[in-house]
Amino acid sequence: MNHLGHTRTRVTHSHAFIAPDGHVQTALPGWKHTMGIILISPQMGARFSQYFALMQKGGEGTPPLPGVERFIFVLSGSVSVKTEADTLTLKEKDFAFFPAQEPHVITATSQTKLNVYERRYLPNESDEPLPIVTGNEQDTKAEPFMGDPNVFFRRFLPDDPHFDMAVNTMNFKPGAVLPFAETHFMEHGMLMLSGGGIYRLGDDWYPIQKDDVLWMGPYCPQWFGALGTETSSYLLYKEANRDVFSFEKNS
Ligand code: UGY
Ligand code: MN
Repeated sequence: MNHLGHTRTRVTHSHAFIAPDGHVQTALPGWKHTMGIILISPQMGARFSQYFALMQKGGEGTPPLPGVERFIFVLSGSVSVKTEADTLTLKEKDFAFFPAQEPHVITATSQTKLNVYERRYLPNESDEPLPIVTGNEQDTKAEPFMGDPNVFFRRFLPDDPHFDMAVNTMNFKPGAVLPFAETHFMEHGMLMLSGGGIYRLGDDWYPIQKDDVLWMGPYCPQWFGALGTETSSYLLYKEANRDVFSFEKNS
């Protein structure tokens, strides 16, 4: 509770810093016994959405709108997911990607918090359908980021041009930094999973900690330096593998 109207949240045209102090829960269409917190959405200028699904035990989620693909990451709790071919069991730090039009029902087997990314799929010249992809954060290979052994990333989705998104974790030993302030046309949605530090977005520097969320719009200069004594880790969505002109009709 903050009686003086302070918030750490800041929303601009190029980026947003969404702190838990401003979260508002809302019903999620297509979900039962579940509340949503919409963190990033097209309303702020993003070409994707990021939200938390807060599921009661027995809560259920059905597919997003036609043409929209979905990536879920289990922050706490557990779900079982019924697909056409299989039943998947996902627990903390497990993830799953469901292509657009993929029938699936997510059922919480305990009280569960999911981080969800969704976007309208941008097909490329191939009309091959994308596969369902599942895995676990810890079982995914850690690779040094641009040769720095103190910054490593784990890639969750195949490095395959049919996918139009990448989702990774970026992990930083205390004191490690991104090697330079990046500026790129691809957007990011980010959730701080552990640790924290200073995030540069545009011309602003933000102290950031676990549970904070960032939207980095196209061309938003970005840089991170890790502080503290534990490894800092964030979940990161990024657009991938599409020509710049393919966005014109899909913004
Ligand atoms: O690869 C990336 O775009 C990534 N290093 N960006 C980021 O962490 N903000
Ligand atoms: Mn980046």
